[in-house]
Amino acid sequence: MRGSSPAALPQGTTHQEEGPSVRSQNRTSSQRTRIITASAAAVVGALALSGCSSEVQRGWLPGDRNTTSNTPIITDLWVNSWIAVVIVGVITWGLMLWCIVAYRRRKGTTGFPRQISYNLPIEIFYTAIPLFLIFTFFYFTDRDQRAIDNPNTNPDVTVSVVGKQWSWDFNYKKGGLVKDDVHEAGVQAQLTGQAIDLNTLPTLYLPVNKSVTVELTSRDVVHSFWVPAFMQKRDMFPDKINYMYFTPQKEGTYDGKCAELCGEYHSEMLFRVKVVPEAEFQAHLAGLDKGLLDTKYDRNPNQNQK
Ligand SMILES: [Cu+2]
Repeated sequence: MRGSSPAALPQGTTHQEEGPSVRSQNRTSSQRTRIITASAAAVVGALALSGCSSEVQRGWLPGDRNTTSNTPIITDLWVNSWIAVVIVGVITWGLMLWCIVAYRRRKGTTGFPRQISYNLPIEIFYTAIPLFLIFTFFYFTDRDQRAIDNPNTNPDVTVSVVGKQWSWDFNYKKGGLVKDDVHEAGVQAQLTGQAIDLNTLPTLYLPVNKSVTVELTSRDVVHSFWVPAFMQKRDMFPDKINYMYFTPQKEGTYDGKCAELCGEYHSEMLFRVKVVPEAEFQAHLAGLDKGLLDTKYDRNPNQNQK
């Protein structure tokens, strides 16, 4: 039968072309068992190792699993995707190794092995499986992205974060827990090779366990708001507002930086986020300058040309 595997041929077939491959089938059954056993042991070993440390369980992501309301979703998507691709990888590498070993050229073999092109079952297999994988990854990515970017229409705190060459302005907008419009105008860090005083960095204060909407925009070029521990990064464009919605769940001080090469001092565009109890948040707001920093400080090169 066209396309049938040599294994389907009766034992002791003496057809000249198929002889060597039939013999190789018989000879390698014990090797095959050994390879399958070794692959299974590798998978079990990897899974057992992954149970050892919380760092491995989080897929080496920064921060903690529960730093914000979004980080558990992001962690699960990341870790489960890796588990899926490692399983696919182990099966694929296992099959490749098995083919290399089981069907290697042996002493006394002459000519080519029987060629089987246009094997429809195999072609359907290697088209359907990758499509299935892609759609599965797409489904979970899309589901989690919708959950993360689901707008919060009634947040406890709304902060407009404005990127500028090369620092940050934080506008705390009146509403929810914020009694009045206040702002902090950040100043660029000065990196000289010496350790910098982190207290001079612009610092975004957020109350713990309160929902936050961050509005992201820029005064000049494209910047990107990135707090690695929050596992989210979003671009900031002039004349456009992007949003982040989350609830910080763990008190602490987190490093942030611009993640879009935005000019000569991009590396000095640093900031911090302090997640604090609500009373400390209110005390910080009370010490800030009144009002919001509006667009009059914008320096959009394209707009200036109009
Ligand atoms: Cu920047």
